Amino acid sequence: PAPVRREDYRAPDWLIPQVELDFALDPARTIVRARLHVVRNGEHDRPLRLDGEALETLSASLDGQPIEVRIEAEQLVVPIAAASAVLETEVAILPDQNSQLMGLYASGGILCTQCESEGFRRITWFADRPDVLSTYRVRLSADRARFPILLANGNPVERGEGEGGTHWALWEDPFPKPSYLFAIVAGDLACNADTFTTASGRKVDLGIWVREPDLPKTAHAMQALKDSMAWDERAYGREYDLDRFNIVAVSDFNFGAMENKGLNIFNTRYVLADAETATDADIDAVAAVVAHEYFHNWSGNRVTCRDWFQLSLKEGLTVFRDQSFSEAMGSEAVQRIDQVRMLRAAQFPEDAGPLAHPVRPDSYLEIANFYTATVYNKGAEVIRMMRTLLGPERYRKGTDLYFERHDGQAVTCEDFVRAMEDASGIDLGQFRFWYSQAGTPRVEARLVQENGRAALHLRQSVPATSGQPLKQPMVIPLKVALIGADSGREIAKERLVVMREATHVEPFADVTEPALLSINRHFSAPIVVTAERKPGEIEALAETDTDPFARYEAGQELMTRDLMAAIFGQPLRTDAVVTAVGATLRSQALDPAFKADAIALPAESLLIEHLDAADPGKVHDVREAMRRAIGTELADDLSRAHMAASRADPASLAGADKGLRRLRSATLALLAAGNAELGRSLASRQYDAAKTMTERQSALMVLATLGGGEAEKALDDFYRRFENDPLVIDKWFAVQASVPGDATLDTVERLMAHPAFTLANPNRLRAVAGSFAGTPSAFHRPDGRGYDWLAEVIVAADKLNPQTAARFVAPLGRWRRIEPVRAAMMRAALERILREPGLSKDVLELAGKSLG
Ligand code: BAL
Ligand code: ZN
Repeated sequence: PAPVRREDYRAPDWLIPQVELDFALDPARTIVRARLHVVRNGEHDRPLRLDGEALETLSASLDGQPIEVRIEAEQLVVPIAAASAVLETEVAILPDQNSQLMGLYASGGILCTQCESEGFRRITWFADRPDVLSTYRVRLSADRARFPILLANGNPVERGEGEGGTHWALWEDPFPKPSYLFAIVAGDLACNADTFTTASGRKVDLGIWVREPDLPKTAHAMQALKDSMAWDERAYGREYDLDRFNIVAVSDFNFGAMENKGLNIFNTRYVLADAETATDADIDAVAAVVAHEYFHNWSGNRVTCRDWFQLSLKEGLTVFRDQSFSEAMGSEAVQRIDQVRMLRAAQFPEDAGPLAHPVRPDSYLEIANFYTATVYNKGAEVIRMMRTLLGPERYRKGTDLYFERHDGQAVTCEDFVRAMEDASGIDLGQFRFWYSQAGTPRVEARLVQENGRAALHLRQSVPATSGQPLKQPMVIPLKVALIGADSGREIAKERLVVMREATHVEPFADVTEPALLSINRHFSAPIVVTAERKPGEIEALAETDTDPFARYEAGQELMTRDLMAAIFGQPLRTDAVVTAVGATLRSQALDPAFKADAIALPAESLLIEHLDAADPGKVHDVREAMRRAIGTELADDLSRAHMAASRADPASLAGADKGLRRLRSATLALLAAGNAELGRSLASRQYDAAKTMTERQSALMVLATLGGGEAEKALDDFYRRFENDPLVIDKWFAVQASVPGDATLDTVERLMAHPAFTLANPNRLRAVAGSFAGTPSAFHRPDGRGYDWLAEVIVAADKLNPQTAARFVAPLGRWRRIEPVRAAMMRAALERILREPGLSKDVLELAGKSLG
């Protein structure tokens, strides 16, 4: 297949301002009648071309006259002489057989849709591209007993009874939208109903629709929705615009959730949560995803993307908005640490590997492959940097102008940047390289101090990436402060250093005390900084840095330094790390959530990213040795913190209680690393007494890692206790598939044969394959069987659901960082995938590029 290229964009030949759809819903065979009001766009004589996939076309007519159905390359071609016309089509689709979960499909007896990016063409013939905006009037009819609830975008207009036990509902969405935001739902659903009054006094009906028994688990999502609506009014001046906002939760879903206009459809994972069945992290994720989808109503729906290369226009901005919301609702520093950890775990490897692409990609084979950490998370960092460069007031003026100028339009990343420039008067010319250049910039930093002054010498480089051998210098906003080595105070207050050239020297006057360099505070730029450090400097920063994020970073840098030295063959030094972790644990000033983050070692996957020929087994052993040293030497401090953290009120989701639980999990894991017997007994007790899933799951993970009778007992208990709760059973699978070590592959093969396992459900597949491939010491078995297993899973899953299958290719593509023997086996696994006949475009593109 030929790639789609950004530079080939052409405005649509035909617009479709108005759409009427009629669905005769039946899971076995649904009939869709469409009436499209089409209007020629500009002067040309080209025919109307509509996209369609897996449609059985029953009839077509133009202005009431039947026409011949001419299909070329999955497009319906309709020559039209007039400037406008009404095209009617009738198609049949088969929801029950739709395992791709794109278009209209069935999930646990509910009929629902997923259209982003190109799913609408699996429902009816349409110009399935985001720059064709239409108002929709949608009639749904279905068997009343099986599908008592019928929902669509917008506002309900009318409903009634039909023949033979059917009923119908008519919905209208007054806001023009692209087809990817279309949604319908039919099912036997119960509603958590509430209301929200907007700043201008309009009352909005809110509904969260789930299966009846799940209703009690929707309270967090509802609260998050109301908090998000209020926050978007305060922070961005954005009000909700329809009379009703519905969320529906389904069990089978490729994404986390989808922002369809007025009818968000969610993976149950991001709606259903209570303390007994969801961890604090799960509950926070529910709030973040509810906020994210709600925020899309403006950043995505009211102002949408011109083409899919502009995906970060809505996703980067909306991730930044949901991150800011989470920062406002919880601890800013801890949120930022989580964001950066996620960026480093998912985006940095992407940017450093064969799948590297700019935030605004230049070409694709399958757009579904570009819902990436680069487009989402690096895209959010790009927005955050603009806010840093402009300052909060000018940034807000910029977003106000953007929303006002482009309301109702399909626009580009360039339009967003221009609105920021026009509102602020600040030139962002060079800044645009953040959209076009792939690869994580690197900055080397050296502080030179003499005669009461200091100078910070900076040098930047952007690594070559596929198709981009040479790079221009970037605009890099670095927040910098100098901390007095003796006083521990900021001897040069935090300032913003904006690097624009390949090198930069930043002077500091009146620096008399020996200074410690605190750089990239708050992670002001998504880059890798390597600072030249004097002996003892990083240890001192880990204790004294005045920015909590930078303090955390110093701790991680210290741990990484000593781990890497041992990975390269020196004896493992643990004294500095043990001292720093001990000081953190004993600190009266630090809050428990921060402590939990600060005492955790960098992930094995991150350490592997620092290497050119990693032996993942060695990385694991060295890291375990460091954890063992911490667990042994700080047993008393850890035990005290573990015990003290049991004070957390199980019924409370206040930051303080969540922080205590986080620390309880982190200290338990380290205690177990130091002493397996102690770990078993503490974890068993914690498991048995657990009142929350946070405590229960962390205890189960420790037990499963240690193995033995206690682990089996707890795993059995966990399964029986939650047998009827699929989201918790996902945890049962994930915990077992994440146990470090060679033996996990056998466990995973057993799990695949378990009656509760299915390749068809993305959450279940992710729980097993995603967890296993994300556990380096399990995945990278020396015999390469982990790779073979993953390749087989990808091939099997691809036959059902290409989009989800393709998500598991990336771990095999990381072979460049791995030692040659394993790397060859990883490549062989990719080659085997590519030899498979009938491979989807999704897997073909990623497996092909991964070998490249
Ligand atoms: N638009 C796809 C799901 C999301 O990012 O919200
Ligand atoms: Zn999104």
